[in-house]
Amino acid sequence: MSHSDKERLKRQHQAERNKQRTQIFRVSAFVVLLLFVIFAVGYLLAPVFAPKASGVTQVGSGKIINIEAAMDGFDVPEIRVKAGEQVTINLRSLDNSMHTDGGGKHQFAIDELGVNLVAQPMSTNSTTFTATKPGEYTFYCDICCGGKANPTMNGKFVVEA
Ligand SMILES: [Cu+2]
Repeated sequence: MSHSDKERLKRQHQAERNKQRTQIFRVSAFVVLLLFVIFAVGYLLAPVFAPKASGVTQVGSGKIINIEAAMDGFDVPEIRVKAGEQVTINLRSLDNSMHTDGGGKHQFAIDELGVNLVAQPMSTNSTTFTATKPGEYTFYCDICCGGKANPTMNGKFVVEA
């Protein structure tokens, strides 16, 4: 093998290696970009598919309210929505059916808005409505612990104009 042959072989190897490196780089860049897109989309859609455990989440032009009720009351004391927007209440009862007072059921009712939702023991129940009339209302549970009169079993529901 002549000296120039060796040189040529060496250069060929080098070119091959460079090509492989470029390819690896391209694939890695693509994977990184793909991961980024997946995370970005996941981050943006997270409130739609997995709303916060508890609290008020704005989804488009509506609100999703996740609220938990137990013997010591509701975990969200005040809810604010805008008049005309769609409101979804997901009421979760944290109590089991062994409770003598109410059997583990809890309620989310607003008389003025015709809302009356009951969650079964250790379960979630949902309702969707549109709050049209601005005002300050009371939501309450009248099933357990002294019911409506118990200050821990009610909260403020504000419909802003
Ligand atoms: Cu209750």
